[in-house]
Amino acid sequence: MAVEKTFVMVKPDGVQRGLIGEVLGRFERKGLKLVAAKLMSVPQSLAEQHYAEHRERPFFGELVSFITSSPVFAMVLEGENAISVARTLMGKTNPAESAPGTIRGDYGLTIGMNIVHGSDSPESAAREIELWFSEGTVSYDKAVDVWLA
Ligand code: DAT
Ligand code: MG
Repeated sequence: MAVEKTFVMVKPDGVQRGLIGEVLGRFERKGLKLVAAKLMSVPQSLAEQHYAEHRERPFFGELVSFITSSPVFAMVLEGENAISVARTLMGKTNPAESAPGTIRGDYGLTIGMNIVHGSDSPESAAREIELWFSEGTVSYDKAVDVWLA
């Protein structure tokens, strides 16, 4: 078992639709610990760096303009296998194919507005946490930790 940190973000559609609490609540109830969070407008340069792996894709421009169109709620979550656990709770990239019970499966309709982002690997998590939270994260114990792992 490995304690990991992962970068998760409620995208502009999720913020506009009032789903920050719903999304964060799902991760909290799963047992992941919030160790950093902020509501913020995304500068163009940050958006381009965040989605750098998709730079050559035809939808890159749309991706950047969407993520900069309205504030996002950025966070870092910590826990055993946090990276893959968060991805499982999110569901498949395309909400039309995401299983009911997942965030995208329950709340999303189209791939362009799929509510939530989560790091897809330890390398991505490290890169994205440094990119979005260069100020660092918070380290603290919770009494419930002993009942989770
Ligand atoms: P994920 O967000 O599940 O990690 P990804 O990294 O492959 O998915 O893509 C990043 C985002 O880009 C995704 O959340 C929605 C958008 N996207 C992906 N594939 C797309 C496509 N074929 N057309 C339009 N947008 C797409
Ligand atoms: Mg991705």
